[in-house]
Amino acid sequence: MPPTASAPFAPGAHAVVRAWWRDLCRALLAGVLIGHWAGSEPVVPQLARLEDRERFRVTAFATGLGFPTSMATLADGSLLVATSEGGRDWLDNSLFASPRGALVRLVDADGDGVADGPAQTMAAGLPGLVTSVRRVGNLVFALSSRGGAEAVTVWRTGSNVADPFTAAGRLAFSFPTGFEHSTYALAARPAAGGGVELLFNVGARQNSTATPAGVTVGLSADGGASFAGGGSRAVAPDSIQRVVIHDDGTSLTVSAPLQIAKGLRNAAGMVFDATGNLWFEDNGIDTEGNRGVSYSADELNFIGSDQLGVVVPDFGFAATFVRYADGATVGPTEGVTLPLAAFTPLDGEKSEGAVEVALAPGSFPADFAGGLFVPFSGVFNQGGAANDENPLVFVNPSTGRRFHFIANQTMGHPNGVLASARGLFLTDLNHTGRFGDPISGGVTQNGDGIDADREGVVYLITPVPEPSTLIALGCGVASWIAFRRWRRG
Ligand SMILES: [Ca+2]
Ligand SMILES: [Ca+2]
Ligand SMILES: [Ca+2]
Repeated sequence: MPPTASAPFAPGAHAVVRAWWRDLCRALLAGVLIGHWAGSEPVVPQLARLEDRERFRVTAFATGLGFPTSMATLADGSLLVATSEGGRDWLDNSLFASPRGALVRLVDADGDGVADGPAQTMAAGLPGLVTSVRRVGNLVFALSSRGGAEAVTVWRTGSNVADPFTAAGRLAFSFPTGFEHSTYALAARPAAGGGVELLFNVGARQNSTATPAGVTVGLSADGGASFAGGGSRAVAPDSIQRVVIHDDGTSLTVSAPLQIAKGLRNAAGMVFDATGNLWFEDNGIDTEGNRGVSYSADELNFIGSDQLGVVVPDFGFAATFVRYADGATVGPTEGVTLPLAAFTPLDGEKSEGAVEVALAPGSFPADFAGGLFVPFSGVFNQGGAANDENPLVFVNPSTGRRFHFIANQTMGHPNGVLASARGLFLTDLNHTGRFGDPISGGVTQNGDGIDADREGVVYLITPVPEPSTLIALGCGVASWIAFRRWRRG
């Protein structure tokens, strides 16, 4: 089975998906048991560097989830996770055919790094795989990426944080046929003039060529949402777009889309920092004729808050890129905004298929300040030793420092990443690496007995107090006691 270099939802690779389904069908028909996959329980990933193993604790915050992708925190600090609802049919149970998505809530009230109980469903029946979820105030935005049903569904949270969400409206995309990359990423923040600023990416039609001018993607609003002035809109591909959404409590009014960036193949991960700067990725070009091999590197890009919506920077796709093999910048650079970092191999260790991106949590040690974490999905349908492209990468763009925080060949498909007050949350779509399991007569035929849509994991990475901190604290307490005794004479 061919691997693919790009993120699992992004890459085109319809041919790859077809080949994968064909293989699954063959396995079904032959009644083949595939027994070489990892065990049924995830192994909590070890951090790559010895120093980090002492400075951090990694816990399996939640297991048994259906392809968990993106995350957000709710008002009480509990975790909202986008998952697949899956099903007993083998197609329903696979990543790409996943017919319905669900937003679920996980609570860790006792603070031991493990969710206290099973996930609570907050919203269900969202179309297909939800690849991005964001919350601003009482509005939750979920981006569904299933082909032909791409949409942002908008939800209102209840007066109690545990109340199920209520549907508030929808922004539906209509991509012309033949688009390899649709829309996968959201970023959201309060808008300066009230309401919510919502950014989404619009992918490129093809792998290695810019989408021709004049090709547009339709955008309509319904279900309680409407564009100011009515009607629908069209947006340019190869871009990031912005709308501002106002909620009067019963209906949503959506501004006309504004283009934020151009020259992007597939900006599959986006995040605002605390000062409103936008950090985002672009997924690199696959080698034509050998789509499993990266041709250009995945990128980390940046637009400063003062430039956002003021200019439309060109990030270079398709003519200008950083070559994956050797890090060389290829193509004209005049008028092109080059990436802050390009994820070329480090000492031969690969990273391919950048998914989400998060700023390092403020609670992390000082040497992580100003840096970002980027998970890589890696080899198609493979996990563990067979996936040598799937690290969690740390990069500090101001120093150029970059290393694999969790090595490749450790997890299945690292996907979502979220900085929170609790630490860094990280999802793994399926800890065995499978995007689907052959199921026959309701029985999983892959040897581990667990459906692929119940093998997803959320990990939590928290800093532990350094021994020196504890010693200093102990010395401080001892000094205070001695001082009190001295004062009392
Ligand atoms: Ca707990
Ligand atoms: Ca670029
Ligand atoms: Ca399985």
